[in-house]
Amino acid sequence: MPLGKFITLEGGEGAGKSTQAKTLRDRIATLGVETLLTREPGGSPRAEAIRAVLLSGKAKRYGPIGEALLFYVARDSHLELTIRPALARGAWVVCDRFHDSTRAYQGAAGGVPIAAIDALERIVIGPTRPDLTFILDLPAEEGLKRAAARASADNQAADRFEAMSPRFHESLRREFLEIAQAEPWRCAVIDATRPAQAVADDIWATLIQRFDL
Ligand code: Z5A
Repeated sequence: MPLGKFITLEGGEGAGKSTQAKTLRDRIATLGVETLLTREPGGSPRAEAIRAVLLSGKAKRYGPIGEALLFYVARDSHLELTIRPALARGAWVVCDRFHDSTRAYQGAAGGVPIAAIDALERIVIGPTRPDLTFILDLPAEEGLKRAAARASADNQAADRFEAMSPRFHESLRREFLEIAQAEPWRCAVIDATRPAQAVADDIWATLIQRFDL
């Protein structure tokens, strides 16, 4: 299939993924290629409906495996309706979170056996793997502070995952770094403690270098 590029951004709460995903999409557009900015959970009508259930905490009662399955039902729809058609058109897809988040949140931090997650990846994702993944790294405490400041400015309560313990969030950080270490050809760790502009410049320089542009 003619392929565009599939780029994902990963990391803990408040790491700046959404901010950087938008900037990256805008910069890619200057190359004159079609771009698509999307997110997980979500990115298709069915996946967005599942997102609402997952983030409300209503799916917590199904346990970690039940939640992981729901993330994968959403991902299946997102891949089928949004990501694969865009890649087939030659678009560059920028996705705010993808499968590494399931590995970190439901797997390493949530206790779902990695063999179960591997099986779901094979069945649902198959060959549609990211070409490049930016892991935005910063101490969990700093990310939670940023997320809390934003929530208080927007007058919003913490969602299902934001409300987890600081220990849970630190274990996420370790897992994302381990994923990057295990797949250095796909992943680039970005120091997300710096101002947004410096982070964006680092992401762009890394993309240029990795894609040999
Ligand atoms: N989840 C899961 O468990 N399993 C899965 O498979 C998937 C997801 C796919 C989705 O929530 C939740 O689903 C997520 C994991 C779980 N956990 N939670 N919660 P979401 O999409 O609502 O939220 P998020 O993905 O965690 O992102 P976030 O908390 O919105 O943060 P962010 O996108 O990384 O950051 P941001 O929105 O760009 O920035 C946060 C604030 O910091 C904001 O006020 C910015 O203006 C500010 N900011 C951004 N960059 C900087 C810098 N560089 N310096 C200072 N301040 C900054």
